[in-house]
Amino acid sequence: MTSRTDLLSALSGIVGERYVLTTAEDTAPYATDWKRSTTGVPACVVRPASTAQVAAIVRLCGDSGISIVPQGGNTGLAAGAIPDTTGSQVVLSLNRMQTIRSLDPIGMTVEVEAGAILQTVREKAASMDRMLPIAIAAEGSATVGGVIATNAGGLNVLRYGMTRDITLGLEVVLADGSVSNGLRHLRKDNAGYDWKQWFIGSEGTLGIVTAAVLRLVSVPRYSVTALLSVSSLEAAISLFGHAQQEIGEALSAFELISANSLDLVSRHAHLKPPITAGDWFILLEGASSLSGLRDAAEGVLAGGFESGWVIDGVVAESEAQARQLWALREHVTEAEARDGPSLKHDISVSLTHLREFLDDAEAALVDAAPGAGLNIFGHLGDGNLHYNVLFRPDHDQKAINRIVHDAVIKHGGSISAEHGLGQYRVDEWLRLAPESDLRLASTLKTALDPSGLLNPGKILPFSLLHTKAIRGVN
Ligand code: 2HG
Ligand code: ZN
Repeated sequence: MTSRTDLLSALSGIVGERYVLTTAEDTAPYATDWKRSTTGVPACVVRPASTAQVAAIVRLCGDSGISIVPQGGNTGLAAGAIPDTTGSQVVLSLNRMQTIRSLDPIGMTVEVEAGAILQTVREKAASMDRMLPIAIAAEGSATVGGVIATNAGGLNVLRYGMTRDITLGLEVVLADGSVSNGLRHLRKDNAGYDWKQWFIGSEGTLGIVTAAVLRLVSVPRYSVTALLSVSSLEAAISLFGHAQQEIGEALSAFELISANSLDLVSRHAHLKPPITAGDWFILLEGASSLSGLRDAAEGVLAGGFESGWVIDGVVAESEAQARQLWALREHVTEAEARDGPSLKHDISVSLTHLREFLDDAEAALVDAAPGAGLNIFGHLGDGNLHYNVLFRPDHDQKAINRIVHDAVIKHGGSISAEHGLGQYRVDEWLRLAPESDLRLASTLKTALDPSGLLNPGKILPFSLLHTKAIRGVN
């Protein structure tokens, strides 16, 4: 095993001494997640400037048996890019690799390095009258590589799909230090396995994404935003069906916000909804190159009133008012963090079973964690809720996670809809995933990272791979 001094000097030889961070002060921003709930101790942080440097680092670490934790903008909510506390893992930050290599407005693609900030790429696309359809609240810090590694979702999945659906090609550094170049700018490509999909959402455990080709769309010329309060979750779900009918494929967001969530936003961000409250609010958005959206949104409102689903509602009169309505939704995460500790559950359940899931989870939580608060909001149109529990110090956090996730699985859902497993959900995934899922994951991990040096402890803890510990999987 290489000494720390040898490691640091070899890394400096690859990237230059100033791009190997070693002091606690310099490495601190890379060692803690956004919520500051998980802090690791990296051996060092290395900041390569090119794919060739990433490959050289991976080869060096591979030869020395040192594990690597790849990191993008460090905006993840599951601690997937945070090292463990052993002081032995190298954090490999992609944040110097920010080049937008090409933007093709005719082929509607952008080729970009992994460390590029999402917002910068979106702005570049907008300057050429094109849109990169990945919309997440953290776009000002999140990187393209991080978004791909977590298969991020966000606010417009309803219309454009997950990051997986928007990624056309990848360049990946594999665990042996070789580079797989799949930077193809094609909509259709059935020549062999679609291997890029193995890496999207793999949280850096199978390879390190260094560049990507993403799909662009035309910028919608018209948009409409409306906020509605509804009488029940059933009313919200019925309203969704109605909105799909009225607004059709132009429906780009259908977000659910609980009255509790808006109470947090009002207390911590001093923003209030301009309409009478119900138990739930819906923020909907339509976007299209064709006109007539406003009439369609007013039709949704009128139909909602007629059916008794809607208590009150407003259709934004201006771009500024639309932004104010969106601000209510966008401040929920921050307001929750200011309020105190919370346990995040990023779940998805079919809309058909969502009511039963909520009833089961709440009934069990009342018994197990009396007095816990709930902050429920999310992407109702995708069946994806952020079911966040504001627990008290005397509550058993593990028991809370089990209750929520057991209810999710009972109703056929997923315990990670869009945030990934990270460190937070590995145990729960190992507990709940079908054995065949674990077997396939194990096969892939063993084939692509046989020494288990890429982001160990995330998704599939390598120490468990060759044991019977994962319920009999070899
Ligand atoms: C969102 O939808 C993000 O705003 C964050 O996915 C969710 O804070 C959360 O739990
Ligand atoms: Zn979300």
